[in-house]
Amino acid sequence: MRVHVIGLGGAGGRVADRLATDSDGDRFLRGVNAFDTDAAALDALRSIDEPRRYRFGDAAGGGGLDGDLHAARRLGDAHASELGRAMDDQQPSLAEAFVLVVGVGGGAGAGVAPALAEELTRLYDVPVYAVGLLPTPAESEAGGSGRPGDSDSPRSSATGDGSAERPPERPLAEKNAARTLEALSDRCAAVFPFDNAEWLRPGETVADARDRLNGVVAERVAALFGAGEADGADSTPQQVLDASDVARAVGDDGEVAAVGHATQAVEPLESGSRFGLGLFGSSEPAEIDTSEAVSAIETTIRKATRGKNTVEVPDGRADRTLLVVGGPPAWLNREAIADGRRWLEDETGSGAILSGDAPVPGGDEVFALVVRSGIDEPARVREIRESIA
Ligand SMILES: Nc1nc2c(ncn2[C@@H]2O[C@H](COP(=O)(O)OP(=O)(O)OP(=O)(O)O)[C@@H](O)[C@H]2O)c(=O)[nH]1
Ligand SMILES: [Mg+2]
Repeated sequence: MRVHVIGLGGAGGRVADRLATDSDGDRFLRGVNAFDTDAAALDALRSIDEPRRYRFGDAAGGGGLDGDLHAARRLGDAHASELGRAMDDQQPSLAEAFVLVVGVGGGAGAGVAPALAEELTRLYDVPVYAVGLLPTPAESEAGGSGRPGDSDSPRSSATGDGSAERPPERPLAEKNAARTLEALSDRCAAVFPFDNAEWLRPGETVADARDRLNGVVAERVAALFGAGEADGADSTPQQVLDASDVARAVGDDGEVAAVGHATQAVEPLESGSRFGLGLFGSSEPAEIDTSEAVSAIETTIRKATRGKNTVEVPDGRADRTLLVVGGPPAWLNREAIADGRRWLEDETGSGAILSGDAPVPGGDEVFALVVRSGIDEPARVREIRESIA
């Protein structure tokens, strides 16, 4: 499907920029913008060029809002239609969905996201999805980079160590996140949280790890929205995944959805022999060992499901599940994909699994993408919600 991605605030801008770098020229990425009050943050972007960046809110004096969500909400209300217009040169009306990316614990991005979602919904008849980067517990705790609940850390056990008294980096991150998730779920078709803390290694902070984290977010956004948009004629999927499949899977009620993804490297086939699996006719010589293809597909589907998702899926359960399997066409073994679907039905308890495939001629990996919606509330999302209860 064709999406227009808008990065809001520092984090959102960096993720959108990473997506623009990694998916440069891919058809699914119809448009991309970065909006922030902070001129320096916009200047630091690499791939989103000047016309696609936009600094709004002169009242902020060209800086960030330092977590002031109230000020940011006011700016959002005042500038939403201006931001809508700032996208106009990229033909937003051709997009089949908008994707807002935002660090929900911050100020500028979090404050403006709900108003922009509302504005886009008013202007266009397509879903607005939100990718919400969740703050880590450590950000709003004294000591800043300390790991949550890590009572052995020298920082929390040290007495008289000045760093123990270091004020939290973003004291309001959790409360901002609670308010922003609530507002986004009221105004967006679906919310895809990305739980930063889940993806950190011990001792790491978001600032240390942000390039790696943003690579993961960008990869999953591309896998989800790029699945039905292969380039060449010979890569037309047998089961096309389109915008309405994604919409059916994630709903339009602002529910939380989780994205799992896994890849496995495979031997690329010479072009011209891509129907060599032997499944399509006995006269074709088998070029790829069927059991190897079956195993690659089974493994990636399991890893995408049980491996780390963008946010925890309690018990793996979901009302609705979307499965996309992609890779070099000869590796996309139909029976293995059908088996994987049945396994996923058991695993998630979803009544029906929506699915599609994404042939990548000449590709060197098989991938599986699993999107679950209608899930029980992830623990981190509950924690955030209860911070303002
Ligand atoms: N994944 C990821 N998360 C980030 C990154 N930078 C910040 N975050 C998270 O996003 C939250 C918001 O940070 P920013 O995006 O910098 O905030 P902002 O929207 O610019 O808001 P202000 O600077 O306060 O006006 C932080 O609390 C972090 O949890 C990043 O590069 N990647
Ligand atoms: Mg900022």
